[in-house]
This record gives sequence, structure tokens and C-alpha cells, in this order.
Amino acid sequence: MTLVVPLARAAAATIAQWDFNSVPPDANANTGTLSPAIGFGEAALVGGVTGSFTASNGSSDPNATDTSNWRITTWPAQDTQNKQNGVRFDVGTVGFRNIRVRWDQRNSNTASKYARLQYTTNGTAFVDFHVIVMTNETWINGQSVSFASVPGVEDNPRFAIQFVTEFERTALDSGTNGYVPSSPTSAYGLNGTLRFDMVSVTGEPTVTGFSLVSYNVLGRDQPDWTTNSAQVRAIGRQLAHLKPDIVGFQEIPETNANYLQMTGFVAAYLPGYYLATGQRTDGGERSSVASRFPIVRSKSWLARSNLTAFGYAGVFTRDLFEAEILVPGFPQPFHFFNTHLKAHPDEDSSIRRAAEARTISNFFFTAYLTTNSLRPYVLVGDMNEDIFRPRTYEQGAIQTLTSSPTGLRLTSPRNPLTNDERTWSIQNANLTIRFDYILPCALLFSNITGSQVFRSDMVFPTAPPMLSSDSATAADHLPVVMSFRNPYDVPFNIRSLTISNQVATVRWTTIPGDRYRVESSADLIAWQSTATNLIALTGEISLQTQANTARQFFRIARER
Ligand SMILES: [Ca+2]
Ligand SMILES: [Ca+2]
Repeated sequence: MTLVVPLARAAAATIAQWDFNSVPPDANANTGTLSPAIGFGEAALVGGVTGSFTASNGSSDPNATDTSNWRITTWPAQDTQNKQNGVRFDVGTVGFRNIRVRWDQRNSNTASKYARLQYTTNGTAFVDFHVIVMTNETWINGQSVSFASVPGVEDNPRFAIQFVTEFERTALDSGTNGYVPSSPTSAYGLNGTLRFDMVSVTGEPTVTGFSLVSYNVLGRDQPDWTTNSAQVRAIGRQLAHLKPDIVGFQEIPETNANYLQMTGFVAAYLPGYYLATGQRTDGGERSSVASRFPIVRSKSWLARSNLTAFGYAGVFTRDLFEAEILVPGFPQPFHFFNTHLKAHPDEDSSIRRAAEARTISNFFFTAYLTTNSLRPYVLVGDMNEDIFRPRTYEQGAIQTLTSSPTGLRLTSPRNPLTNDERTWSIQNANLTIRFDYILPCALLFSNITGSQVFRSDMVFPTAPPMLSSDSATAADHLPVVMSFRNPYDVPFNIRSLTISNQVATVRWTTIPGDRYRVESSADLIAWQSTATNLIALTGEISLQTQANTARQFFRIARER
């Protein structure tokens, strides 16, 4: 007998995990990395301690060939600096709840027996939490603490933890008012070591949908891009009102290195957001991406690249700026592309713009999609061309960008009150043309829940502190907004189970890019892994496995 059941939604996902092992592996335990092996976060020393990498020999790290741990030493003198020395891990929890921390730890004989796991909800003030009591020269693996009931911990970009050594008196409310060694037969020593491995922060993803904005903010040549600028404030108030999860900005000023002012902009209007800015291109402007979710990588593609092969004797005016973003609960990273094509309707500019669209199309087909076809992606930007209002010399740049090899789909958001899809110029008497686009991949296209061309003067009732005049003060372009359902946040179904010649075949519905595991059991108690990390390539997985015992059960779970 064989039975298959889909498991309930995967409970917890790894937000960040440190294994300290080199990437790529180098078969040398004395080299390692403080970059997380999974997810996004930062690891740092606290106080005057020093850190190095050594062989783990006994942690729970499954890596058999190159497993390092983070070894911390140079501790404070006896009776000094209580709870001021150790290690810190910053892990934003935006989009996660029921946060849990797990780690492996080993103390040397002379190291402090007691340490405190502290946390912060504002990035600076740490609060005492769990007391760690260690023995000597033994790994204690899988230590685990839940922050599920702690206010301010979940959905917080500033969440961080630290492990700091502690006097016995404050740890236990009794005993020695100083450090106590891990070995009862040793004396506390400054050269003792605490070693950490497999430090993980997990949580349950809560993101059921997300939203994007594309916005040309007319920053080119602006001498003041601080938050004192009336223009910058008008941009900020609109975005604070819209609260998009990800914003693609075009025309952040190069002048006076004013693109650096975006850090202050984000702090004021999109607090806690991650920011990435593209490289210098035409000398006048850059592209930026702000995201509520971690940006793990960004890159300027095609910047000033030669367009000859694409029909124009010259270079790409600006770039195609990519931000790779970790959306909670997505099994694959999200790739957000942002561009600003050549402006103006004259013949030379039109041909150049067409060539830029072709080189972007070529990039998606010959580069990006060859390795990332299962990952969700979107292209946003100021394309300087209106698919429905072609001008004399134009060659269909939008049609090129949305041609089938790119996988990108045309959308036409409209203002909900005016029903107008034109985005330029709100600083003229009338809007005359559409320049601004959000072009999602097929997976996202089929999960659009709403979109609009935003106008602050068409928001009723008014929504202070945003001013009705903000759109016109901010830029000539209007921001374009689009929201999506989380395409992976849906249950999956078992389609069929068949047995033939002692081979069971199970089929279930999937979303391309989603990952699954299959386990089997003879008694519904002990489960063995049949297959892990099965990545769906289509809308269905079909798995064959031996079914030659009297009774066999299977279960299928989605991995996140
Ligand atoms: Ca390790
Ligand atoms: Ca190494």
C-alpha cells in the first residue's frame, strides 16, 4: 500500500546562516568567510576580541571537506568589561515572524563559562535574553532560542543578536562576581576561546504580495539632492505614502556626487530599506534601487557598451542596472532590472534608443535567461518611447523589449481617476506621452493584483503629509506602481499516484523555480529522505521511486 500526502506550508525558512566555510571550498580550515552561506546578514566582533578560522571537528556542519568555525579570543581581563565582548550578527527580519536563533558553540578550558545572548530591535541598544552555560572542550550543537514572543523582533530591519561573555554573578544572580572558567580545574584566561559554527536565524515568511515603483525623478544636474530640497521632499512624501517594497529610480544626480545623498533619502522616507546604486555612465546621472528586502548583489550591465552590432554607431547612453533581491518565502532570488533609454524623438536618438532596446533584449536572451530562467524578474524604467504613440523615426523599442525572447510582458497601468496611461509631463499643462514602464516576467505578469500611474493631485481625500502638488514638484515623470501576489504562496496538489512493476510514480503541481523534497516511511513514524531539492522546471513534477515493500508512505514538502 502506498499513500502520498502533501505537507502543510513549510513552517520556517532560513533568513541567514553562517557556516564560516570558504566559498569556493579550499580544503583549508584555517581560511573561511564571515559572509552568510545562506541569506543575508553581517557578522562582526564586539569589544576587543579577535577572530580567526580553525577546523570545526565536531560541530554540526555537514560539510566534510572544508569546515571552519569562527574562533574568538583575546578576552578582557578578569573582573572587567562584563557583557562587552563577543560576536554580533545583524539579520533583518523584514517579512518574517516567529524568529529563532540556532548555533553550535565550543569553549576552551580557560574561556568564560557563561555568555549572554542579547538582541536589539533598533540596531544599537542590546537587551539581555538567554543565558548560555557551557562546559569545556565539547561542542554543544544545535543550541536554539525562540524569539517568538518578544516584541519588536519580527519584521524588523534593525534586528541583531550578540553573544557576549558574562560574569557568573549576573548570569546566575549568584556566585562569583567575575568570569568563571569553562573547566573547573582551570583558571580564567584571556587566551581562552569561544568557537561558533552553523549560526542560523530562521523565521516564517509572511509576504503574501509585494509592490514595485518605477520613477524617473529628474535629478540630472540638480546641485542639491539633500532632504532639504523641496524636490527631494516631494519625491519622498509620495514614496512614503505609496510604501512600495521596491523602487527603481532613474536620474539620480551625478553632479557633486549627489547619488551619495540617496542614503539620507532612504533614511528619511524609506527607513530600513536597502539601497544599491549603479555605476557612472553618461556623467549626468545614475540608477538606484531601494528595497525593503535585502539586496544581495547589484551590477551595472551594458554601461556605455558598443551598440554597433545592434544598429547604432555609438555606445549605450546609460546602463541596465540589476539588483538581486531576497524576497521572504521566495525559493529563488528576484532580479530587478532598471534602465533609462536614450531620450528625444530625433532620428539619431531614435535609432540609438532602438539599438539600446536590442542590446537589452539580447542580454536577456543570451546572458540572463541562460542561467536564471526559473527566477522571477522584471524590467522597469524610463524607456523614452510610447508604444501607442510612435514618433517619426522610432523603431519599436518597447516591442523589442517585450518580444518573446526576453520573456517580459507589456503592461499598461493607468491612473485610477483619469484612466490615463501617459506619464509625461506632469509639469506641463497636459500629459502628452507615456515613457515609463514596468515589464514583468510571465510568472509575475500572471500574478499582478493592481497597478497605477500615480498622481498626488488625484488622491482624494488628501493624504498628509503628502501634498497634492507633490507629483509636479518632484519630477516631470509620474511614478508607475504595480503590485503582485506572491506567486509561490499557493498550496500544491497531488495529481496522481500510480504503481507499476514495483515502481511508484507520483505527480504534483508546482510553480517553476519552486523546490520540493520527498520522504518515505513504512510506519508513519520514521521518515527517510527519498529526494531533496527537487527544482520544478514546469508546472508539474513527476517522481518515480521504488515501491517494493508491503506498505510504504510518501510525503511531499515544499522547501523554502
Ligand atoms: Ca563550518
Ligand atoms: Ca577554508
